[in-house]
Amino acid sequence: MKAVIFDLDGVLTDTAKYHFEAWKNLARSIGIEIDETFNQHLLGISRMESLELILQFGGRSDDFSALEKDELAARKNEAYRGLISGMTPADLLPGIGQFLRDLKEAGIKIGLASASRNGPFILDSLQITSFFDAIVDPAKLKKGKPDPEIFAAAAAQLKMRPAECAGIEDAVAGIQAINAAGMFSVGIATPAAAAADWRVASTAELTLERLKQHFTRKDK
Ligand code: B16
Ligand code: MG
Repeated sequence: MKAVIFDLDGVLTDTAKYHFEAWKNLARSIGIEIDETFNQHLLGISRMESLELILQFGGRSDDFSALEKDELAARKNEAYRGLISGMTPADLLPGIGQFLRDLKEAGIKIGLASASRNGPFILDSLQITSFFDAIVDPAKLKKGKPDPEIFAAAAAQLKMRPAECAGIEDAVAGIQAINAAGMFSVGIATPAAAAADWRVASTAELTLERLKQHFTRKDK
């Protein structure tokens, strides 16, 4: 194992609750009610795809022009930015700080494969930007998770082969993306983690020692 590629929301920090709150309020403003169960479908999915899923769920897919959809997505993002504006290193999920330090010390490369366009801002707020050797820009990708493109791009930026990498995810779409990329997949919390090669109940269980014990190459 030469590199570890992280998802952001739900792995490094719990921004999923803020995404949910912002989407719930936006959806309500156009007469659509979403709940926690529906929100599971939005994890790891891009902003625009999330909006499309919400409109579909509320039976309003054809009610808005492209411009209006852009405005709705921008409104959600503005609310979300407000909710994450006060984030600090204290918002790192349990064990993540130590895990990043151990990876760095062991010379293992670290990448970010987040669908979030707010990723760099959040890494800065958490004061962990300097740990990352590669940060994929999701705006440059053709396909979102579950397509493997984002994880393949992270491996390419790190100059690693997929089989040399482990990917860590909390979302179903993300774990499918890691598996399809030919990397060793680590899944956090159930039920999303069911398809992962190694499952942990919480980030507190993520240590370099344990990951090295479980890691297996998935050469084709
Ligand atoms: P933004 P991840 C994803 O991040 C979130 O899980 C998903 O809920 C969100 O819609 C997406 O980022 C886009 O985020 O609106 O900030 O660009 O889990 O891939 O780190
Ligand atoms: Mg996630």
